Amino acid sequence: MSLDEVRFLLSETDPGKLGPSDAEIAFVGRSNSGKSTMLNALCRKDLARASSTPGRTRTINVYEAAPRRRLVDLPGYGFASGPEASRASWGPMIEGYLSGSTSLKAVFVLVDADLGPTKLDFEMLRWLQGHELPWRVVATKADRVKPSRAFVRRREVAEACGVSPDALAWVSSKTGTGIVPLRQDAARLLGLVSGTR
Ligand SMILES: Nc1nc2c(ncn2[C@@H]2O[C@H](COP(=O)(O)OP(=O)(O)OP(=O)(O)O)[C@@H](O)[C@H]2O)c(=O)[nH]1
Ligand SMILES: [Mg+2]
Repeated sequence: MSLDEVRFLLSETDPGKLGPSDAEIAFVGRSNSGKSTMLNALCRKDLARASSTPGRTRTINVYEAAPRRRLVDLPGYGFASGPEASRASWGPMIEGYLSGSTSLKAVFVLVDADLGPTKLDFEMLRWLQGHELPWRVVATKADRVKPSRAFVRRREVAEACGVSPDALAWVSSKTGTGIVPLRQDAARLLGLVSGTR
């Protein structure tokens, strides 16, 4: 079993209605940071809808790699337009999901490699730590960082997030940089493989 078999399962706004699961990985981060695109890159399929317009993902979207083993794409934070009512409901929806899930194996926090972490990213990291949830920072859009700057930039982003450069995943969904190891990690976290793929 691997991430090649992932399929769409359901979309929900009520975290209480997601049903039982044994293992899941959630994708969080600023709106437009590339969560949906990364899910597609990891699964090698166009499953999640991505868009250059921030605020594309508006519901909790659940994808299943095997029965009760899930990848969860969430709406981004920091998106400053859109209907007031739906914006106001996103925070509680995301927090309700993250604090209510009993099978989270990892929360991938996507941070733009070029821009670095923002205030909202720090808040999210603090919140995850406060809730003792397992998290991992994934630097996205690494293709936007010049190769000559990549080594230093990776160290800077890691330091800003309070992790070691080795612990920081350095990924581009566009060029495929870093996707293979992250896919292996995700499959292992979901209990899909022994780690040889
Ligand atoms: N250059 C580059 N662009 C990327 C990469 N990943 C995503 N993008 C672009 O970034 C934009 C946002 O991508 P999405 O995957 O929709 O971002 P999201 O985090 O799901 O956004 P919301 O659903 O609004 O929270 C799209 O135009 C993508 O094509 C990447 O690795 N490199
Ligand atoms: Mg999205």
